[in-house]
Amino acid sequence: MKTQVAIIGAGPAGLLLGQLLAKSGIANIVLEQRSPEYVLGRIRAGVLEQTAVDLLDEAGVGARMHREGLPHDGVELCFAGQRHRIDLHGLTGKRVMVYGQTEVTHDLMDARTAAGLPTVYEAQDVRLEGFASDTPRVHYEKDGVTHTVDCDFIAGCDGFHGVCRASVPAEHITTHEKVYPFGWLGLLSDTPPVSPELIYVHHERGFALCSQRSKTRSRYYVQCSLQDDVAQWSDDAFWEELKSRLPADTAAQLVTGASLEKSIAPLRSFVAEPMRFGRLLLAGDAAHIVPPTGAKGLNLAASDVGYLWQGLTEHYRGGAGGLDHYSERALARIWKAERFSWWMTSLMHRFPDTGSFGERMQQAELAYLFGSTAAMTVLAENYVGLPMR
Ligand code: FAS
Ligand code: PHB
Repeated sequence: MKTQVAIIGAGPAGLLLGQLLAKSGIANIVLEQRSPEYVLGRIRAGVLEQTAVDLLDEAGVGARMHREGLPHDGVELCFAGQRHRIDLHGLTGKRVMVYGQTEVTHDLMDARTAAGLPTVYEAQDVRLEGFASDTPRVHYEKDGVTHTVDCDFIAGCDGFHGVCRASVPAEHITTHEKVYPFGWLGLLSDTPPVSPELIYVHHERGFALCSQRSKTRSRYYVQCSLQDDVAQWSDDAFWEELKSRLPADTAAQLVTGASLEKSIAPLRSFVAEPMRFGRLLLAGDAAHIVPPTGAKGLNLAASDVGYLWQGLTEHYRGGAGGLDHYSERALARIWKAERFSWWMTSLMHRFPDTGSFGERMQQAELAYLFGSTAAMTVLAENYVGLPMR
């Protein structure tokens, strides 16, 4: 088949790009290695910046998000047993939207199906060809048959472990990486959130996060060892560990229940440069990873897609240079979010080898933060999301 843009990956980046390109009249196909059920079964992000909300509205998929999503004006950081509220809206005039990535993906999948846009799930052995030329192609297997897609561009939206970045010759790409010495054990439960807003917890036993998906569904995390196996964590063990990291009055209000999902995610900071290789363009986790402490992963995927949509639209309208600046524009925002995510992770987690001086540095920074409007404003404007220039 022939199309204009072949999108590899049906995660939020690939599906959002597909909807925006279709809105601009740019033909595209999405090739996804997994089933829709598998994609929707992955429990990931929960907080959307206004930039992501605006792009989902632009793509025509924001209705349920505005009906069911929870706008949050503030977020809490807990340190030395004390909860401190950061007044996001008061300090920046902006808020964040609590609406799970699963729901975002569901809305995008439904919209793509309703529009009858070509999508191939369980596409196996995707292979890229000729993206250094003007006539790139994508090959894939489906039900034992090899298919070929002739296209103008390939959008690599296939995540950290995808085939697209891996297809770039090593001499044409530079990567930057930091792996953190711990993971996040996450639990999803149909229990009411312990607090109306999110609570990020700094504790001597380790980091914890109280998040939510709705007024009846909660998402909690505790920092854990990379040697931990999720099978060794019973629900009761998880709830006891979470309670031990919360202030006593908060722990007393925690409603526990059976886990709907439980998983351990490793934490890393990663950026690949550049993000364009001829007719191949990377977006989302295919190009970068952030530790989830700053709630930036999904939001960066959205802003990459916003820049890529602008560049491709300009290209097809005959404009010069739209795509030439894609990588530079996206990376400028990515590196600022990488810094914020690294800073939040460094501030809030227990690092086994940091020593007493490192612990005192964390305590001093947290004590300064809660006593300084300027410091809280810096955190707030990064958390709500920096503008897309
Ligand atoms: P995705 O990884 O979501 O999607 C890529 C898609 O490409 C997948 O569906 C995959 O199956 C497909 N694919 C891969 N290889 C392919 C191939 N060869 N051929 C065809 N398809 C292929 N972010 C937050 O903000 N907060 C969080 O709490 C959070 N938790 C996370 C937990 C985990 C375990 C992970 C892995 C990520 C988490 N993230 C979190 C980040 C996450 O939300 C990503 O930023 C977001 O999924 C990025 O979306 P995509 O770039 O679309 O990549
Ligand atoms: C989540 O709800 O999954 C979530 C929220 C905020 C984060 C990370 C994860 O920083």
